[in-house]
Amino acid sequence: MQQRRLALGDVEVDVVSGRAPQAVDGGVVLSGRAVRVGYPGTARAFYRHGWQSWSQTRWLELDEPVWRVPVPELHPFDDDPAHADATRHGGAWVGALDGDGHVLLVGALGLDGRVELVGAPAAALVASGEATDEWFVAYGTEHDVFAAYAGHLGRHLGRRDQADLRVWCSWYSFYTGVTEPALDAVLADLEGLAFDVVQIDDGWQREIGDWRANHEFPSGMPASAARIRDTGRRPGLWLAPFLVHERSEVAATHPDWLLRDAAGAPVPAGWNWGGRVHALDVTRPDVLAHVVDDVRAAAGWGFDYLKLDFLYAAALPGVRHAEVERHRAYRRAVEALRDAVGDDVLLLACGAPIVPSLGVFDAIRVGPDVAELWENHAATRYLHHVSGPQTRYAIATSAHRLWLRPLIGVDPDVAYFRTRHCLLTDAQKALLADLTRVCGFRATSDVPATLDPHERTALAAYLDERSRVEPVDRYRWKIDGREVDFGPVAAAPPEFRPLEG
Ligand code: 9PG
Repeated sequence: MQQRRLALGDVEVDVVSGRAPQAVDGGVVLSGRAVRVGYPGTARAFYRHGWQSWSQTRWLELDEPVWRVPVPELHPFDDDPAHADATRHGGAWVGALDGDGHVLLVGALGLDGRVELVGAPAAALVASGEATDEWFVAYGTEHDVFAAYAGHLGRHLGRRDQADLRVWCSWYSFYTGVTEPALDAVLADLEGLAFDVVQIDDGWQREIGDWRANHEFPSGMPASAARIRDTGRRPGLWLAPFLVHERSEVAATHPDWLLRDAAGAPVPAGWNWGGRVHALDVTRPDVLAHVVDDVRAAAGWGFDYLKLDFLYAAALPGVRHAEVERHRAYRRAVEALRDAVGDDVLLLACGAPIVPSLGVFDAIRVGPDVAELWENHAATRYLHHVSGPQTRYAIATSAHRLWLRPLIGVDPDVAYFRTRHCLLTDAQKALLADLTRVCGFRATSDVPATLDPHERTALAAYLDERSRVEPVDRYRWKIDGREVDFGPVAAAPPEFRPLEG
C-alpha cells in the first residue's frame, strides 16, 4: 500500500492504494483489497448505496446518526447483515461524497465491496472487498461520475438492454391469496388494457422452497401459463429459489442443504410467512442442481418472465461447502440459472444484491415494496425497519438508483390507480406513476373491476403512453417536456430514532 497525490481532472486528492493508478474513461482505477481516497474540499453529503433491492439508498448528511440493520436475525430484508454493527456511514459497492455539486465517487469493479465514510469534515472514502481488487474513482458532476461508473461496471460485469415493460402483477391486490379463479377473472377484466406481462406473485406455491402448485391452482401452473398466453400476454411467475421456509418439505428432507454459521446453526435469512426462513448453500453441487431444476421447471411450464425474489439469501454470510466469497457464490448461482433458461426468458431480480446481478438479469427491483400507504411510522420510527413496504421510501430509494438504467431494467415496483383499498393521495399516486415512467417499467396490481370509470381510463392511457424521459438534475426529470421533481420526497431522511450504543 502506498500513499500518493492523484490528479483527478483539475483537483488533486490523497489516495492509498496498491499498484499505481491507471487512467480510464472518466476517472482512474485503483488496485488493492482496500483503498482510501480523500475528498478535495468540504464534503456535505454521503451517497449511501444499499446492499440489496430493498436497502436504503440516498444522499445523507454527514452528521446524521448512523443507520444500521436493527435485528439482523429478523431483517436481512433491510441491508447486509454483515454490517449490522457499523459505526460509520457506509454502503455496498459504491459510495460518493458531494460538496456543492463536486462529487467524488469510489466504486467496486468486482462482485463485492463496502465503501465507508471516514473523518468528517476532512472526509475520505475507504473501500474494501474480498472479491474485488479494482476500484473506479472519479471526481466531477454527479451525472458524469455515476455515468462513468455505470460504463465501467457494464464492461466488467455485463449489461442487458431492457425495452419498456407493462406488467400486471398479482401481489399488491391479492397478496398470498391469489387463486386460479381470481386470476381467470382478472384476465377477463384486463381485456383492452395494454399489458405485456401478467405475473402471478407469491401464493401459488405449496411452501417457500416447495415450488409446486398448491390447492388454489388445481389445474396446475402450465394451465395458468397457457391461459395468460391465450390472452396475448407473456406469463410471469414469482419464486424465491434460494430461500426455504422452516416448514418446507425441502428443509425437512435436506437439512444438509442449508447455509450454516460457524457453529453449525442455519443462518437466519429472515422471518416471514409466519416462521423462520433459511438460505440454501448454492455452492453445493446438489443444491445448485436443485435450484436450477426449479427455475427451469417454471420456464418449462410456459412462464417466460420470472420474478426471482429474496435472492440475497444466496449471498448471506455463512460457512459454505465451497470456500468462495459469498457474492461470487451468488454470481455463480444466478449465472447457472440464466444458462438454464436461456436468453429468451426475462429474469427480474428482487431482494437482490445489486452489482453481482448485473449482466445476468434483465431487470432488478431498485427499492423496497410500495404499499397502499405513504409511510409506516410504527415500522420506521419505533422498530427501525426502514425497508418494509411504504411508498415514500420505495420512491426515495428507487429515485437514487436511476444511474443503473444503462445497465439493467430498473423496477421501482407498482403504481396505483385505485382509490379502493388505497390510502395514497392523488399527488402521491401521481408521483409514483411518474417514477415508473422514468424507469420505463410500468406495473400495477390494480384489478380493473375495482377501478371507477375515470381510474380505468387513466390506467388505459398510462399503458398506451410512449414517454420521452430526460434527466434535469439529481431529482428532477422531464417526461414529455413536463418537469417532475422527486426531491421533496426522495431527499428527506427517514424518521428513525438512533439505536443506543
Ligand atoms: C411476495 C413479495 C412481493 C414483493 C417483493 C417481496 O418482510 N419483509 O421485509 C418483506 C420485504 C419485501 C417483501 C416481503 C417481505 O416483498 O418485494 O414484490 O413479491 O415479496 O412475498
